[in-house]
Amino acid sequence: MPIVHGGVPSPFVKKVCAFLAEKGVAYELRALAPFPKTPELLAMNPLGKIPIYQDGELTLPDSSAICASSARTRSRRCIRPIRRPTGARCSSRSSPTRSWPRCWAACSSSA
Ligand SMILES: N[C@@H](CCC(=O)N[C@@H](CS)C(=O)NCC(=O)O)C(=O)O
Repeated sequence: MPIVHGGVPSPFVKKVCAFLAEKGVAYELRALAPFPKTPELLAMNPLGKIPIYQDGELTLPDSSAICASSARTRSRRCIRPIRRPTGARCSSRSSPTRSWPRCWAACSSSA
């Protein structure tokens, strides 16, 4: 099961937790504060920021990268509208996770 290191007061941690919940991805949240910059924190992210995501041998220290990666590898659930016109408008905008084309491919057959 993936691990999210961080604390929910952080908006970036909240973003990842909300995204994973919407995608139906089970994860463990492990409390980790960005201050002080402990050796444990800096070993996972030299920038000393949270959230940090661990999935097997993969360690990702950025919320957008976490969402993009987990969307590709951990879930096929589409959380964006796929029917016209909302889906078309949605696809014309840039995706914060860059998972949209894959998401579209996974879901368009049921649209
Ligand atoms: N670009 C990062 C930003 C993460 C970030 O700035 N997190 C804050 C907590 S809300 C942090 O760790 N700050 C500690 C610091 O800047 O040293 C992301 O999207 O994950």
